[in-house]
Amino acid sequence: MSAFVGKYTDELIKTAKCLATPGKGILASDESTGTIGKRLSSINLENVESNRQALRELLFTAPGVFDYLSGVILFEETLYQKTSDGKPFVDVLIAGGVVPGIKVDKGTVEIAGTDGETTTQGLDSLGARCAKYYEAGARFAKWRAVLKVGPAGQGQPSELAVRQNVEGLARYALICQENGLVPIVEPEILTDGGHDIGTCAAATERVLAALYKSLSDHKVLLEATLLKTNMVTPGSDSPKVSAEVIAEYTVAALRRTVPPAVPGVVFLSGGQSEEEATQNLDAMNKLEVLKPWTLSFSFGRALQQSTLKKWVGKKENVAAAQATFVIRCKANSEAALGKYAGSGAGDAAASESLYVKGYKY
Ligand code: 5MM
Repeated sequence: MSAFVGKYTDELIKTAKCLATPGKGILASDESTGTIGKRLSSINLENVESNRQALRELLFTAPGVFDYLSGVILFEETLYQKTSDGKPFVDVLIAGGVVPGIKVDKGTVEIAGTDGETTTQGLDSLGARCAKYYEAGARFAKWRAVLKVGPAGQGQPSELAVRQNVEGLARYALICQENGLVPIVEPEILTDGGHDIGTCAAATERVLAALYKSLSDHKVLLEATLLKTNMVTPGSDSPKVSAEVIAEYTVAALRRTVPPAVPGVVFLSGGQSEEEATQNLDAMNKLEVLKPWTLSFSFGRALQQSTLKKWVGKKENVAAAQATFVIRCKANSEAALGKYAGSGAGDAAASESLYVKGYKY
């Protein structure tokens, strides 16, 4: 079975390799308008375009941050926004050697007849949207599918939810490749629940195995994709385990399911504190087993939380907030090489849990 070949193939492979550069990671700043509203309200700011623009400008113009980033995921509004002195954000990223990306899914809806399981929307007219985003400078895309581990014995994620979600991810991936965007495929298994780490590992392996079967069936060119997924951890209501245990389970799950043709795996932070997420990533990269892909970060909350708190929407705090953001990106860059020695742990906000029970985006 051969993979998809189209007019963008060489460029796609090059972009994917660039995104998977060792020691660099991806900033997930693609919060949709509703989600960014929650972040802004946590610092008493109104969810208006000027505040959304100001936050994104703070992130993208932080001095030195591009040393640690290979890509930035944008929401559609942000793709077309400019800095306060009139430079398109996309140009700022490209000038810094960072690949602009775009979230193309349209959120989740419940699958009727299931106990709250969901599938992701956005396939209608996706090709036309991808072509438009390519024109605007985007070179990769992201689509998030959400699965959950329910109470013991209830069989979640159900076969139906797994099938629906991996089919959607594969359809999305091929449409992106046809239009010149490297697809990041993101199946996220939520951390909610009282399950142990072995249960999370089993669910993660089942979902990833089904995902790569589906990508193969759809002839998606794996060399021009990245995987974004959850770390394997115990459920949020279970006792915590060490970073080393999380690393062993996570890397084992990936080794069993993710083909070496995939250049990079980037993790979401899923409610972990900034410092926890960094330490877990570092422990994975310290593991001495064969890892044929780069293992890095594509954090949203775990990159931005302490920065937001430093900023609180005030102009006079921008420089300090940017410095905090750069510390976090540098810490994760070191972790992506297995060389993190605690340089990001100084800020108290970095150790605060970001978990919210039943969190809805
Ligand atoms: C940054 O948030 C992303 C978009 O969320 P919504 O469109 O639902 O508002 C989200 O997909 C994010 O990229 C991933 O979940 C990873 O974020 P975390 O915060 O878990 O690292």
